[in-house]
Amino acid sequence: MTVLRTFVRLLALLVLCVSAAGLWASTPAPDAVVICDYPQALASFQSFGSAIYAYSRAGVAWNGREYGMAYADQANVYFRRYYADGTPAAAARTVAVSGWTGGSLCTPILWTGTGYAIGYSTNYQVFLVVVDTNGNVVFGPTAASTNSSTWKGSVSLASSGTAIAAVWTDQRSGNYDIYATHFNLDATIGGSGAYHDIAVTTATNTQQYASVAWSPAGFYIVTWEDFRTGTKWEVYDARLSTNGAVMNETALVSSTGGSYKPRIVAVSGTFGLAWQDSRDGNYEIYFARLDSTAAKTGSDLRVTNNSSSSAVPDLVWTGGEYGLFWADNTSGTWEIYFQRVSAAGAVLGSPLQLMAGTGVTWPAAGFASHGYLVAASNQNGSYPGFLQPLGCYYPSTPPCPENALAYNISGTQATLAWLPVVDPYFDVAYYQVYRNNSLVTTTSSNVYTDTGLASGVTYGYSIRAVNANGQVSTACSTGSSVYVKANASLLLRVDKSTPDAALTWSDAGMNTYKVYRGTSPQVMQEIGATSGLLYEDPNVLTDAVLYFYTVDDPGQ
Ligand SMILES: [Ca+2]
Ligand SMILES: [Ca+2]
Repeated sequence: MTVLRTFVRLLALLVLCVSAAGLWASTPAPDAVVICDYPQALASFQSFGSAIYAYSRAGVAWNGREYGMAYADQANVYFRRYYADGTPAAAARTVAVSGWTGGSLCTPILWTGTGYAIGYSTNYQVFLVVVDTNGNVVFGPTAASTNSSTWKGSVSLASSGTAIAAVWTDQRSGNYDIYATHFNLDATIGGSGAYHDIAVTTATNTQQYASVAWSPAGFYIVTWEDFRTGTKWEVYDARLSTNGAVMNETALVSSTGGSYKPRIVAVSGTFGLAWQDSRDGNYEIYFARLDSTAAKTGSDLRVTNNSSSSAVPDLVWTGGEYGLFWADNTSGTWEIYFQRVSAAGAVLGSPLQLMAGTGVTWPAAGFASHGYLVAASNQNGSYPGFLQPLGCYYPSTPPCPENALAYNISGTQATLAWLPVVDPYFDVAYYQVYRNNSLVTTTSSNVYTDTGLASGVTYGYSIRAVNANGQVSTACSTGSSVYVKANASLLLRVDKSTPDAALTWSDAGMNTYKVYRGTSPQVMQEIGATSGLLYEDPNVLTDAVLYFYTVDDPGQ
């Protein structure tokens, strides 16, 4: 069946702007995700970058259909897109020139709903830059501080949804302290430029490695490692209000040993905290839950129990449980380990070793809907970092893409769209678009414009989904396929001068034209058929809905 389709939008009723970007941006966020009992690496680890500074930490964030990763080498700060299976979706993009051969100690990244906010440092300054889904810089970079004369680094970011807090280590007092700046989502400084260089703590001796999370109660929690006692390291925290006030500075973890490198995550108004602790005679990973006031609930959970160093944790909340990552040199070289921790704060299953034999540390993980992507830097510096996807294994293939259709067809191009696939076991990594059985592209979007077509030629397209485990949807019905006859002559027009929409089109030499109407290109219903070149849709303009129309010929 050859299907010729074209669409128009009733511009007079442009109250709901359905665009290609809006189709996937409206995908609901995952909720209450508990991954399987035995997650595993879904693919071999692979390298990224070429000269990752030793002991720097990358950033990984999921935007609803793919990961965005930020990392720094000894020249630049980069952004790169990765599919859920860990394969790159595009080449790395340089988003900032650090200008410092030491590189940025860490490059946290978060998805704001419309773009990625990336934090980085350049020895004497901290910056925030916002890029779009392709890594094009759209806002910033904006300096976080008016002080550019003393060392700054180790940036952490958290977002309230309408603003972003950046916290960092700062040496302006002569020893290390924690400072913060509030940014708006466009990377301008909050409070009309006033909310910068907020001293979170200026206690004596060193405070460093801050980690920040947002509470929906209306404040940020900042944690850090602290040597104010001069005898042992403790984990401290303080609240940071949205107008720059600092409150409730307290010792959160004070063990018989030292407590280091805290990472805090927000959990529906409460928090999870992971850190590195030497109370057991060597470095072990610990975990604790915090209540809505950031007070610890229950006793500290010892996660690791080995004689080697277990260090530099990263903590992720999936919506249903915690994912805890850390570096461990139990094999004699540094490798990354993963441990599930329940919402109630109990260890689930056994730790999983990742990136065996690589000599990597400082893990940074992002969670999608069913799995993680974890990145780690090389312990030696001037070498690549490594990354690996992590998830569950089930012997299943993803569902087929449905409602495939084409629109905006001209003599040389056509736009294809299909409903996003929801795989119950894996994140969808990407879709394969085939033209006449030849792969023309892979994309994580559910819209693709194919160009270079020849007028008057019929093309057969089929769409396949590939999940994070590399499994491809097979044996799909015709809902995953569409035929396009590149033909500029079928031009659909709408007369909206009356409450009726009068559709007319040019003669494509067909016996029957079926008329479809819907509220999106993906959801259309046949509303009539005619052998002529006119169809009236009565009273459709009386409601405030944006309609899409298509006309096709089922007989070709
Ligand atoms: Ca200090
Ligand atoms: Ca240990």
